Amino acid sequence: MSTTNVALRKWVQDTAALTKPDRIQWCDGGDAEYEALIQLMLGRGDLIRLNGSTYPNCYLHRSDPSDVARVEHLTFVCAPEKAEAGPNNNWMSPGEAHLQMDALFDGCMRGRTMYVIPYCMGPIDSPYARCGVEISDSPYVTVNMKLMTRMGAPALRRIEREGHFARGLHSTGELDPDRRFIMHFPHEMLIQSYGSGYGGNALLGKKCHALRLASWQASREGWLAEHMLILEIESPEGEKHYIAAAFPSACGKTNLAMLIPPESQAGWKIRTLGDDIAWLHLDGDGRLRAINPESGYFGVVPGTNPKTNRNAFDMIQRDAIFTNVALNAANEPWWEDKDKFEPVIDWRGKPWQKGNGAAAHPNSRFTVSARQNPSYSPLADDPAGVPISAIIFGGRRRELAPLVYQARDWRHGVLVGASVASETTAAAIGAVGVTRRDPMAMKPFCGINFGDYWRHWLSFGTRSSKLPQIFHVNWFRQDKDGRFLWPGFGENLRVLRWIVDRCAGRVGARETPIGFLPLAGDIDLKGLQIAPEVVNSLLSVDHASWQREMNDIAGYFAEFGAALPSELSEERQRVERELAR
Ligand code: GTP
Ligand code: SPV
Ligand code: MN
Repeated sequence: MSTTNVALRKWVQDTAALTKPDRIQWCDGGDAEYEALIQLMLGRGDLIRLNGSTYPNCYLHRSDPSDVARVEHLTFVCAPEKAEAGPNNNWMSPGEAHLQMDALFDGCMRGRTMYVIPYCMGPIDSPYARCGVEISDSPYVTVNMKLMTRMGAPALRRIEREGHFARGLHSTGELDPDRRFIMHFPHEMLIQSYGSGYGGNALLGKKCHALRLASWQASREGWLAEHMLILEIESPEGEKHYIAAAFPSACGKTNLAMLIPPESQAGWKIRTLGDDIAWLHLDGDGRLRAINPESGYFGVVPGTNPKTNRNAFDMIQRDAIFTNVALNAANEPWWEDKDKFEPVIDWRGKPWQKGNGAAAHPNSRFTVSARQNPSYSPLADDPAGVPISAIIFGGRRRELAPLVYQARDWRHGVLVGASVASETTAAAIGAVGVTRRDPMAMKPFCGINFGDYWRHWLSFGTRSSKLPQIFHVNWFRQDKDGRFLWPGFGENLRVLRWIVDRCAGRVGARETPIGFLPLAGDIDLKGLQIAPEVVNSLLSVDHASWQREMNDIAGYFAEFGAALPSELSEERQRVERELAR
């Protein structure tokens, strides 16, 4: 197999001349190809076959212990001007970055196979979809791309028809943390990733293409590329709404997207369109429509059980790849909060005993096709996407942020999104539990200066009068002893219902300086064991604390200097004035 696209043929030739692989394999995305790669990895010990009767066609991959999460400090945006990348990104000049990367890639595929992986982000016949080609020396990357994207021959045909594609070059190199870089060249629609085989560092269609390069493209072309789930909520009467929600990494997107209504909420249905990324475009009627560029999930494993997320639990019982989980005595995958059984081998492959700490890595992940999700919505394949009624921002904050509030209007909503803060998680290398600003949950993924990105978000306010309502939620408030105040998971449906009622104009609200909060009784709490004073504190706005918060946001915004849109600082000042009243 090769291609009629001259640019692609030349890029593959040039890349092979640089990296010097033993052979080149063009991937067609077929099942036989997948099966052959699995066999190859089983033979090499890169995969371990899991219990074939309880977990058919499931495999465990152990990544290098130094290579278990995204590396934000080694991720760069290499635009010609530093100001284009902004204070929110590491920057290197394209010239310098190319020199460094060419030296790393020189001869790095000797003895290896170079896989050419054409893929399409989005339904293959969607005008909103975009294609890319990843060149990688990792069979693990290749099989993951098959599960997570529309990979292979149909994508290549679209590339040949359209003539353009994003380029992503990846090599696992030596897995040496000192020779590891994830470089983005937005002006060339090019990604170069060296020295990691893990998730967001190596599956280049996901965060590198569909968020960092796409956010750059989207800001030029008038659309949005966001770190958002997409779900459908249907009422017992059959009223349907589509909601997009942005929470930082490991803060609940997969779980919310697959929510199972609790028994007390009979008749409600949630269907999943996406769990991590949304591309949003205004349609001819001025409605914001969303597609999920992915077709599979790379989800957090720990904490997944029939009570928290039965859909996810069920969908990973077959045809799934597990990365960095533990094993039990029956050669089944095991992770914290899975079941009462005990692990015997930890994620590193070492014997596990009580007192050894976590057996599965806290950022261990499953890879699975979205079609295995019991709550999968076939609208995920609709080329036109779905019209969004509400956008939800959220973070992991033990204090301050209420369970839910609604922005007054689009401009205030952009402030709410730009002000998101959240505790860091194991999804990235570095300290866990440190509260940091993570605007729109895009801190690690925005390929442009946040100042320009916020200006772009604000511009939608003048382009349409049918924009979604904007909300903020926080499932993670804790008491003094570190216990969660809100039960979360399926019970979050109660909050989604209030959001939908607000979108439909069915319920009033209490106006506060930070936005609209639910009136007593408007969030259905029937069947929930929760004390009234807990509900009160979840839905209260402490003015003094919020004044400190607004002050902190002012300090954060100041980092962006002249790039900060004046509307955003005016909006922040308005909230500050109202808090002081
Ligand atoms: P990425 O894939 O990293 O972008 O993460 P995500 O946003 O999809 O996060 P995910 O849904 O996988 O959740 C990560 C962690 O948050 C898991 O340990 C969950 O158990 C926990 N979590 C999710 N929803 C809730 C909730 O409503 N309440 C509480 N307390 N924990 C939750
Ligand atoms: C995240 O960290 O937000 C993820 C996992 O979704 S990764 O693909 O590694 O970026
Ligand atoms: Mn994510």
